Amino acid sequence: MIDRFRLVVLGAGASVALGLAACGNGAPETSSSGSSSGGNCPGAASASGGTADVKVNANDQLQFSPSTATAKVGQAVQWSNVGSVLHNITFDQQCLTDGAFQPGAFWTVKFSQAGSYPYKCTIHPGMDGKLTVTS
Ligand SMILES: [Cu+2]
Repeated sequence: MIDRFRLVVLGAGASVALGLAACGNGAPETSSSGSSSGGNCPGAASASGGTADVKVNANDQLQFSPSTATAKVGQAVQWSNVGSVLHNITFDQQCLTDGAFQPGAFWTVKFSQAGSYPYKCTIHPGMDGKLTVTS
């Protein structure tokens, strides 16, 4: 009686584990092939300093300053972390995202496509900004 019960439990556990493994193997491949936004990135980011045409600070008041900025296509937009707190700069476009914006760091993006690009720091709710790029 006890042995039969244990077999049933083991069988159920094994099939659940197999099901999870199948999902885990399949999902990443589907999502990576589905999100082909990398080929259509509206700009190019680099961690280097360089000359900035438009500057935005990320500060210890947990704000981007200015919160709205405007640049032209081809201009260098530079974010500076002027405080002592770690931030990130998260765009909808993953290709334009800096996941760990360290204190003292610079991060520069040159946009090749006009548009409106909202972004945020996901570490600090309400810390968001918008960049408008004109041609
Ligand atoms: Cu932040």
